[in-house]
Amino acid sequence: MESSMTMKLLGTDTSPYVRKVRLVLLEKNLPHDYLVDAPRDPGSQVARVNPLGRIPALILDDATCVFDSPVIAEYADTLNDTPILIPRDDALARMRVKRWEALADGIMDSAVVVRTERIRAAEKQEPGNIERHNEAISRALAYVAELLGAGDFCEGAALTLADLALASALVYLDLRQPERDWRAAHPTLASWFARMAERDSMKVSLAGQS
Ligand SMILES: N[C@@H](CCC(=O)N[C@@H](CS)C(=O)NCC(=O)O)C(=O)O
Repeated sequence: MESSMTMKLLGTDTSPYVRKVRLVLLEKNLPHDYLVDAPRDPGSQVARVNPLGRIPALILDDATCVFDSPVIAEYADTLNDTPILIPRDDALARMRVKRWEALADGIMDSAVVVRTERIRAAEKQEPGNIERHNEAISRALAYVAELLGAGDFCEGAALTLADLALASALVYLDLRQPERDWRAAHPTLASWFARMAERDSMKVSLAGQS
């Protein structure tokens, strides 16, 4: 089924959840307008369309707002078959791709917590919270590196949502935790990421990021 809709995606260039969804739309060549809208900016329309006040928010032609990022990714994937990013017929393969997404989203969640702590005044930061979440990120990175091995793609022999989600998480780690040398710890993950970074979708999604 081809879609003729022009959807509107609200987001920012730094949000890893937004990047994941942008990569899905770009890889599937789905027509959409990407509108930079930071929820905390005065004048943001995010809270008007998504009661949670979060990005990404995808607005359809009939004004339906789709959130959050796994729901957007899954919906967008049904709009055409070029390519299919979430396996449809093989229940186990589908679960594995969604599990990769959960791992990537979990890395994003923990990195956002660490970032939120670190921008608080020093006396208000909770070092234990930062440590817990940084450890979760380290464990998750070791886990995905082991799972990926020397493979070209996270799941199966072609690109899936798993690759797009993981790449988005790693871009965010590079942005917020440049001191974390995950490439040295996980060289095969680094090689995979370098190949992902060559994709047009990644180049477009990175273009606006300072
Ligand atoms: N689980 C959500 C997380 C979305 C999220 O937390 N987005 C952040 C930006 S990275 C946000 O909009 N935060 C609200 C704010 O900045 O006020 C998803 O996957 O879409």
